[in-house]
Amino acid sequence: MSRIVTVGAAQLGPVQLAHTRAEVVERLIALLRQGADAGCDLVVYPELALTTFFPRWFVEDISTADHFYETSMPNEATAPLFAEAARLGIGFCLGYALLETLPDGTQHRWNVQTLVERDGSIVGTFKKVHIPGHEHHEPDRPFQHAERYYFEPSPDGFGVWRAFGGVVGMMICNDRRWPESYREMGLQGVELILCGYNTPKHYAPDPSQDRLQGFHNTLVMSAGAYQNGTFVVGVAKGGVEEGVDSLCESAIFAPSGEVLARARTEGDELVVAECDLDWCRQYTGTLFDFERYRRPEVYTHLTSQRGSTPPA
Ligand code: ING
Repeated sequence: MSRIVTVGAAQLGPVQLAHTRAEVVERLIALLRQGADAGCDLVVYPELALTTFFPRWFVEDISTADHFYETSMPNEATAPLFAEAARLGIGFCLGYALLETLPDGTQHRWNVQTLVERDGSIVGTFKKVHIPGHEHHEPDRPFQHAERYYFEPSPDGFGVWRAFGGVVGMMICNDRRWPESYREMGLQGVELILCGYNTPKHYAPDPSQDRLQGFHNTLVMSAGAYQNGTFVVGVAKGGVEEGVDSLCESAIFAPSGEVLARARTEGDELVVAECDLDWCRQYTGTLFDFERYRRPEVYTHLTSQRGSTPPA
């Protein structure tokens, strides 16, 4: 019997600085209800879905950015979303900034996604592993991408969870550009990877990549899906947000690498696909039978070094 999960990629248009969390949660609930009408089991929201992409600005005193972070999940602002999802019996995945304060008072700032099952229970929370951009103010840039100032890299790596009748994993934005992200989950039997992103179309270190943002976005998730025999759900918060034009093109990828469904707008849009998780085995049980074909004994560079070391 097939294990079909009907997934909705809930793309968001811009969240401006003036938008309140309450206004954003209303938009999230509208997309959730569209998901219910479409028979979705799971609705996936973007990275940092509750606020504007605040790392585009640099603030000398980071505590003045604290209001962009959640300190718990659920919380007062997101309670209506959790309640409506539980009422509808739909699971969801939500990206947000988390300010964690430990009992001894030390603070950690994470870029996270939380996965919630159809009964409203929290399955797990993933912390972004690959933090792009820069650590310090770079005033020559047209806008900052100071994620390495605002977020710590995850110490936990990539996990998977049994949920929605299969094995589900998560990654966030820049993680999708690194093949290690997919293979780490592929080696744990992942069948469905959920990935929110906020991707400015302009890449200051190399503007020649600007025209290729959509191509690279599709390329990496298509390849990651195929090479690990898994579905991948890529969900954008995009459009022109505080003057920065960001990529949309949310899409759902099959284990074959094919695009099952893709967004057509640069606004709030639900992209739906039926994902038969048994499709994964057509790849992981043949061409990408890891146990039979992988050669970790000769992959000696993959975890023994960080940077590239060309020959003398
Ligand atoms: N954003 C970007 C991403 O990896 C980036 C970083 C921006 C890469 C622009 C390329 C071009 O999609 C996040 N949030 O990781």
